[in-house]
Amino acid sequence: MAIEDGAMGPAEINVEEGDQVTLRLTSDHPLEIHLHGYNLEAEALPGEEAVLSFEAEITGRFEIEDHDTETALGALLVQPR
Ligand SMILES: [Cu+2]
Repeated sequence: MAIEDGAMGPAEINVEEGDQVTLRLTSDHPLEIHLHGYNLEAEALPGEEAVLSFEAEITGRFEIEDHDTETALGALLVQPR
């Protein structure tokens, strides 16, 4: 996933319950990323990947937020199996 000008591509990530998920994010500016629901945080720096690795054990739709500006970049969708 890439973050440019405050937008994430792709904006939504779909996984299934029980999946082992690794999100790799790059950003054009320093960024504190927060995945809600799972309450995971990572710091993305330009030229450096931020990695969030977890098992998708909670179903639902969770916002991925830029904690510096408090804006939602996108969402993670975990579908029940
Ligand atoms: Cu947050």
